[in-house]
Amino acid sequence: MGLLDRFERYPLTFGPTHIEFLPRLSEAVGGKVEIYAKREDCNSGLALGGNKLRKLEYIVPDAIAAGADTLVSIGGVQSNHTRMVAAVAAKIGMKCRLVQESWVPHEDAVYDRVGNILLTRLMGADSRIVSDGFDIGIRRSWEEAIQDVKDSGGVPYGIPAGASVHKLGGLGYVGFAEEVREQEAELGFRFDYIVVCVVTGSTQAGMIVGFKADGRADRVIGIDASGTIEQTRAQVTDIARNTAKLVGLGREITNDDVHINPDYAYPAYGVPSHETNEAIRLAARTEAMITDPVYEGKSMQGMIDLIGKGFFPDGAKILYAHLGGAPALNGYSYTYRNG
Ligand code: 5PA
Repeated sequence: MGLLDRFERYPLTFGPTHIEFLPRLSEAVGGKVEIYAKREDCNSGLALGGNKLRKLEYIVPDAIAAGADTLVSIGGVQSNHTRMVAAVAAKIGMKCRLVQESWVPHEDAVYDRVGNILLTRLMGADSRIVSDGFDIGIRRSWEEAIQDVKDSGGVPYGIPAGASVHKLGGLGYVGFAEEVREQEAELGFRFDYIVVCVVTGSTQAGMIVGFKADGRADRVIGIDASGTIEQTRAQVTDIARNTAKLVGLGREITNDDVHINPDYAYPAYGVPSHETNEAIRLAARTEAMITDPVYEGKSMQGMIDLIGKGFFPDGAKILYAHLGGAPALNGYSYTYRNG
């Protein structure tokens, strides 16, 4: 019996994601641990895929049941999440209204024309840029967009930032943990740690619930990329507790279950440090694994730095959850003009 059996799921992904051993990266960081990646970035044919689809698979049935005709969501200008909501709306034949906030103090000539926002526009979403800054919480501009759709006779279905503060938002990554357990049975070993980037929280929160079931919740190492660690930690904890109740886990999520490292989000959300860029280059040059300056580059940097500091015991098997996000690289063309 799986924890998610009684929840309806609308398939948007190809199925279980591939787990890949990364021998050259493992060697390049000292050869004392084994790094594997679970390729959530290659999970679907919908607009380049990524972590949001696992979450949306459990949200779409609710939107359809509600009789909605428009999905309404929010993110930054280069949001992967809003790209995925636009993709899902196109795929299921709904309209899509998006608020794209100015989350990132980053300047690049084509930032608001390429990558995620280009794909979002291509899929027909009504995407509107506003000047509000970064915040992972419930936003007035999003509530206004929902009202807008109602006022013009539509039936909106609101999906908050990252599909996180939504009653069903944590379910998808409970499924990730169950899938890892099945893959471990085939591989013949268990992972000692799971490394995951965290911002709006439901990815790590779902993993915490899923891995709590086999006593590994605190082995999920969240690497913060929000730069607003207290708000992120509180949001992860809340979502994990609500999701645990929703799936009937039968165990309380404690503060010790929520491990988030704040050390790699500098200098700001969406702005890569020199060390982030070096981590992005290393993964690209050893494994052709492409990570981005906003999310996965920071969790890659965190994992590499923690390995260097001896945080993981020798011989540890580390599973890096690659959550997607590569399209945003196009918005940083100047940063990477020489590689
Ligand atoms: C995002 C989020 P959570 O928001 O579930 O914590 O996931 C963090 C994360 N990796 C990690 C990638 C590639 C992501 O896109 N992206 C947000 C977006 O608007 O794209 C929700 C912030």
